[in-house]
Amino acid sequence: MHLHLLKAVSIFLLILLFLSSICTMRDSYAQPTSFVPSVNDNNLEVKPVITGLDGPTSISFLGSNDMLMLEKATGIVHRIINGQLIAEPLLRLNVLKFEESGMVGVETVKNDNGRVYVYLYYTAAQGGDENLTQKKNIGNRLYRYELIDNKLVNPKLLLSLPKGSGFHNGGAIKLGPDGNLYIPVGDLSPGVGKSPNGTLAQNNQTGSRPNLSGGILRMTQDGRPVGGIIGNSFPESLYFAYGIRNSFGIDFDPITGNMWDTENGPTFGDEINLVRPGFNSGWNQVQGIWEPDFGKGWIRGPQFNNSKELVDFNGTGKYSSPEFTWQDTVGPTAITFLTTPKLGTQYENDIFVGDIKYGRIYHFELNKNRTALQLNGSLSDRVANSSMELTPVIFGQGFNGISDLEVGPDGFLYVVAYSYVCSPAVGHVKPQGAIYKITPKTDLSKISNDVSILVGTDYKSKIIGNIASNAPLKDLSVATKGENGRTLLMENETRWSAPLQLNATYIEGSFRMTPDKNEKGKDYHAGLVWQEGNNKTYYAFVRPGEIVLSDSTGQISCAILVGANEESWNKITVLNSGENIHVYYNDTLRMTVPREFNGTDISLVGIRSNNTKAEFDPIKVGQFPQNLSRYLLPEVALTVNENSSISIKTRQGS
Ligand SMILES: [Ca+2]
Ligand SMILES: [Ca+2]
Ligand SMILES: [Ca+2]
Ligand SMILES: [Ca+2]
Repeated sequence: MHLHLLKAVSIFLLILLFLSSICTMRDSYAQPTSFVPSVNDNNLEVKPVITGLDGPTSISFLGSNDMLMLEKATGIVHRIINGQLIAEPLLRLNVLKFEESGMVGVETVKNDNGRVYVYLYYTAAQGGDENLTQKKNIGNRLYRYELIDNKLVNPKLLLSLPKGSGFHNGGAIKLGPDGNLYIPVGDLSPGVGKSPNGTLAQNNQTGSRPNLSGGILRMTQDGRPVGGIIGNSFPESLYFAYGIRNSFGIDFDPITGNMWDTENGPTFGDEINLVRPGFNSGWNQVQGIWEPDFGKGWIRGPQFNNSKELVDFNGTGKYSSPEFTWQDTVGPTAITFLTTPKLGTQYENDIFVGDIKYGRIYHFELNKNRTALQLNGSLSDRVANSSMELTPVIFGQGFNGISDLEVGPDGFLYVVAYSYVCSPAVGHVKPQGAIYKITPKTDLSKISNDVSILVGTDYKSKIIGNIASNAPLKDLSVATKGENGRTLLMENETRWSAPLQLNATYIEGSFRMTPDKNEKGKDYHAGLVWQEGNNKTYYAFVRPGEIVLSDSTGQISCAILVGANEESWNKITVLNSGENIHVYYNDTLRMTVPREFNGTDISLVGIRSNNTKAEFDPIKVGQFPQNLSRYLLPEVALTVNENSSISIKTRQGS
């Protein structure tokens, strides 16, 4: 009971740490970071597929631009086609909403006979769970459904797990190259077995028989055992691997067929493992490369060096230490092999891993025979002992909690960001999950003041002009009261461009904010303002750490910018797509808000700088410092010609 309590406390502390990391990013892995999704490769960019989702945990592709998506707490299976939810959810189930529970895993299998099977793994709640309590928890279930006419029908129960604690459910189902299903299941701790001792599958020599927890299970597509590895009778017959504390991801090497997984440690020792048949990951005798010190509260004990303590199921189970260990936890979730060269041949068939805590994507090369990761320098010991050591393997960041990664049928990498929290201190808490895709960058056309390009069939290839080289690079003083020294500095890449749509105009400005000498620490902001033909005025403000979108009556949306500071270069972009307003920050989508459609061109763009608090009094056109708006965005004329080309003229250039 004592240990049970310690476990509960440590979980609570972990949750606190996770929540606080959302807001402050202060801990042992803290690095300059933000919730602006980005990748560390100048040839690639991150594009939103869909935003505003309610806790997306998992996706599975049905086809090109066509995927299923699970929402953790609503119990809903959505279908997303071309970046839009179809109107009717495919299914809604009674799920336990508590902590890690809910809709957690989905896999889609297209059968030879044309059937589409959808496998769902979730924590069931008897009669629904409105109060986020444990009482309704009846355990995890794996069902196979059939997809017919946008409905999930003919449910067939394949797995029924004992009731757990609401944590460590697993569920990241994957279809293996052998046509069988593989399902990681955590130890369900501390609700099952004599915590922390657990069953034989938790490496407790005196424990009870396994109960489907703490392993990676293997079954045929209709739920039958494939052939026992650690035992031939149920439930041992389903175990492909065991000794697993908590896993949110598995995938298969497209070249060798080997399985790899990610595992979460308690307060230390997150792992990436090569998972061979009968693999024993060692929990709860070892996590990472260390013994847990249960007496002191699940903290890191001495280095593990006695595999005799482990359960080996008569020699059929084999322990191996992780191929990679994070000493301090990041909460690794999805793992995927990038099976295509679409992001560049250097990434083809490499491993990508997401994490929930920092929203990072890690990239790992494999060694020549693909049995280990290719790690150099301070990582050659296969352990990230500090945040600095992680730098070479960080591929992307700013995704605000990654719950899933998938390679789409188009060969690009899709990233599911679980949630989004904006300025909780001032009450703008907005859970907002999103799906992004990582693609090669859109080609910029040649730099010119007059650009004319044919309209392609894909009107979303939107960059058609760039006046970077001709825009004067100048520091502009902003008229403010007194000797305050505030300046707005133009970035030499300031440019404007337009998507190939008549009614959409894309504006982009860059500036750097420097604080008032006299008013340091006071709230101030600078941003873009634009007005449309119906005199509706919108404002996008960047303040230190935050971007805010408002119309003339009030705030519409906000986004936090962790890591942004007064001295940093800030750039905001506004895309008026006709139906939505998208606000970008450093080239990346931050917000989408609905708007009433009004297909007129931009009539004014300018910079506004003000030291008012968070209030957005409308400004009239004439109140803008004319020199600023002229420099930032010269007057633009867009003309769609009869031959489907678009001509762009700027006053500056003509
Ligand atoms: Ca998935
Ligand atoms: Ca392990
Ligand atoms: Ca590579
Ligand atoms: Ca190291």
